[in-house]
Formats: sequence, C-alpha cells, structure tokens
Amino acid sequence: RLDVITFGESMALMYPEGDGRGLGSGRKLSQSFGGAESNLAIGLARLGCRSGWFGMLGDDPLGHGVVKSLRSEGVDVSRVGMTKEAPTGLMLRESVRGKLSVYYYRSGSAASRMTPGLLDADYIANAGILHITGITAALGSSCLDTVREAVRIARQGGVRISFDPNLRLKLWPIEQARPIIQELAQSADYFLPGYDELRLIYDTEDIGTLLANVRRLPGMTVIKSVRDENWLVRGSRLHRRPFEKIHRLVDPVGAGDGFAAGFLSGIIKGFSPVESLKLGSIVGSLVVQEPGDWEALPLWSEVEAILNKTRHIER
Ligand code: KDG
Repeated sequence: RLDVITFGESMALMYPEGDGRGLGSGRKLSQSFGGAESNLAIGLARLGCRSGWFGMLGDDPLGHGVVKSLRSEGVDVSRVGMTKEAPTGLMLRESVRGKLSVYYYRSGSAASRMTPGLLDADYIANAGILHITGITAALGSSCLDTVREAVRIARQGGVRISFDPNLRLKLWPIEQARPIIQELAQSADYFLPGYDELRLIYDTEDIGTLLANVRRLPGMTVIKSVRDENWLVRGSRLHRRPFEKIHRLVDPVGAGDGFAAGFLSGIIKGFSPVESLKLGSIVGSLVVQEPGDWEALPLWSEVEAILNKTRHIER
C-alpha cells in the first residue's frame, strides 16, 4: 500500500548552467527533468514514505529517462503509461541577470493526451493520500476529466486528497483556472496554495477575504509564503510559522513541491498538522538553497537532524 499517489506531466528539462547568457546564445545545455507531481513523489520517497507517480510519457529516450530516474529514487512507477503517438514534453529554462524564465514545449505532448482510462481505480483506492495539482488540470479537457475522475475514485474509497493549485498562467488564463481550482479545493483535505496564487484564485488582495474563503472550505489550508511565513488555517484557527533561516537563495523552483512533500510526510508519519507545517517549511527552505527542481530534496535523516537541533536550541 502506498502512502501517497500523484500523477501529472513530467518533462525533460534543459538549461544553460549558471546565471548569465541565456538560451539562444550557443551555450551548452545541461539536462534533467521536472514536473511538480514527480518532484513531490521524489521528495516523499527521500523522506521515507512510499510514493507512486504516474502519467503519460512518450515512448522515447526522454520518457524512459524520467521513468528510470524516478525508479532509482524509489518512486513506484508501475502505472506509468507510455505512447509512441506523442513525445515526452520538454521545458527549457534560463536565468539571466537573476530573472528566471521557463519555455514550455509541451502542447500535444504524451501527457496532454491523458484520459481517465489511464487510472487504475484499485491503485488509487488503496493509497493513503491522492495528491493532485492544477498543472494536470490545465493540460487540456481530457486531463481535467482525469483529475476529476481520480478525485471521485479517491473520495469513494475514503482516500484523503491533497491539492496544490500550482497555478501556471502560461498554461491557462486565470479566468479559466479560477472556477476549476476553487472546485478542486472543495474536495481537498489539504489545500496547499501559495499566497500569490491565492490572491489570484479568489481575485482579492484583502487578506481578511482570503481567510474567509479558505475557512469555508471543508479541509485545512496551508498558505505558503505569506510574506516570510507559512500559515496553517483550520476553521477559525490560524497558525503562523516564520520561514526557516537560509544561507543563500539559489533556485526557488520546486520549493512548493518540497514544502508539500515535507508537510505530507509529517501527516503520514503521524505528526500534527502544526508540526507538519514546520516539516514543510524546513524541506522547502532546503530546496531553494541548491539548484534543481528536486535534486536538493533532503533525506529524512537530514530533516531529523534539523528538528533535533531546533529542539536543542529551544531548551
Ligand atoms: O513546481 C516545479 C514545477 O513547476 C517544475 O518542476 C515543472 O511541473 C512543472 C511545470 O509544469 O512547470
């Protein structure tokens, strides 16, 4: 039985290393892969949880590379679909004078052709938590159908649902995203938006209105990066946790996925939501201090060492 199952699009990632001349300058490219959901699955596996990821990939070298890497991280990939009909998606990234830009080559990708037929109902119904994201919902109508069907299966089987809106305005306009994200938030036991996303989702800058909206949701909400804090909102209760101290901010990509992995690992290991918030904050803070979307995700032993040190200082 898996603790957390998630699904979505993982893409090959190519980027010129370091900050400076960007894409198109003839610089050599490095290769990796990314995908919010597979980042989360890797994070959980490293934290000692049993995680599974699936999606559609092209039956091509990039797709096989993604599967091989996830398997070597200990993520269950037994339900991954591969097709010769469409390629694995690709993402290019550059950082020029500190400004990070992403270019997607993913429309018509294998993942965008995902349909509810990919879902193995028993696999989902046997998991502890199903984690979904707004990225998968944004990939096209058959992908949104797949997300809705997975939610239905999970609900029916009593599987808890975690939802990170992961708003990507390059994939859908906010007017289209808003009602769907609000709908999916309604079915989540754990809703994990960032503060910037939440303001767009509820179309307000007013923190009181935002809180009123998430308080009406049936599950708990964790709002990431409210200035330099993460907030846990449960009914009328609000718990605020300041960011961990970091030495240097290197690469913010993947911080939200790292946060979600830390938070969910806490829930799975039986920590309280407040303690899980702290775990999320710790893991998120480690991810931003190294390059890569998932490469810097920590092992549970590293997180434990930080927890123990904190306790020591607190005494
Ligand atoms: O959260 C990080 C992800 O955004 C990244 O790994 C790539 O999934 C991705 C996307 O769609 O941008």
